[in-house]
Amino acid sequence: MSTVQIAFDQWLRETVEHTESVLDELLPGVDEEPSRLHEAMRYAVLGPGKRVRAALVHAAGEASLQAGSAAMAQELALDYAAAAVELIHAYSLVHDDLPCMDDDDLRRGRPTVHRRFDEALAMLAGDALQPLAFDLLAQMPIAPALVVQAVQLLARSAGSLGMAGGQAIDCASVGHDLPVEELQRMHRMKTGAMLEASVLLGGIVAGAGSTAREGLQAYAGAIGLAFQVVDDILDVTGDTATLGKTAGKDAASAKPTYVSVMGLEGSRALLEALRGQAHEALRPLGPAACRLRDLADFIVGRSR
Ligand code: GRG
Repeated sequence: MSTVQIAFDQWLRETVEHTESVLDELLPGVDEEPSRLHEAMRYAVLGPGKRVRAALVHAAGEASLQAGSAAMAQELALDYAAAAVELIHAYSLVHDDLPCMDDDDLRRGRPTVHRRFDEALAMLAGDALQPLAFDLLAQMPIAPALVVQAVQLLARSAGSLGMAGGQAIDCASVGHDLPVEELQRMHRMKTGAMLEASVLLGGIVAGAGSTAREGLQAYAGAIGLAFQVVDDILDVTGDTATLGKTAGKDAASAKPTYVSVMGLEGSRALLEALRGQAHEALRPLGPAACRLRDLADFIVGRSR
């Protein structure tokens, strides 16, 4: 992506378009067998998502790139890393929507993958998107030691101590009251881990030093949680058409959420505190972190 200073809205629009064309190119084509599986994988990934995770990879890369470094190779590596997190994210949404989990009909304003295809194909599409993500990381044209760090980070963030573990806690918590600390732990794992991984992957690919990595880590923790708080608020205040997924699902399924635990006002106050923490964490990175700062505001202010 261009490093010329353009307005955030335009930068985000261009980053989303760029990410979608990279994903389109890297996903297997429907002319290749098994074509129905490839069709389901493309349907799952190429729907109108916000691409927040890809944007975080690029913004963290921009914030961490060293002057005079091998920018071309790093930009290609950032493309692969951004595509990898979007593939893992897409797989998680496909599996989350299955009847054995959230049993949802609508995602990104369209029928869910198991509704559009069938359950077996939805499971397999999710299964196939995961290894493809790691294949892309393995192809990043950066130092092999950094590739290993990136692979390990994504694996751990998606695994039983990250997203999949958080989802397991979430599934087990339906109908139970959770203390706020437990709710926080679940969300840090289920939603926060992949958002954190996106930020840290950008830093790894761009060769961030220890001070920058510490700042990125603190920033990522705050926005990871903020993202979920907004999600819980929107589930109550949003409508299905704008969200592109079923509104009011959490209350209907008796899931503990920030809103159910601390109320709307308490959730909004927490959100503002997290935005402040995110901005503060970026201080050591200076003006190069402006996209990350704007992304924190975007995440807090989003309406879908
Ligand atoms: C199935 C292992 C496994 C995990 C599922 C991500 C997830 C874990 C479940 C999704 C349920 C959910 C709505 C979580 C809240 C936060 C979240 C991840 C919302 C969806 O992400 P967005 O808003 O989606 O970035 P788009 O469509 O814009 O990419």
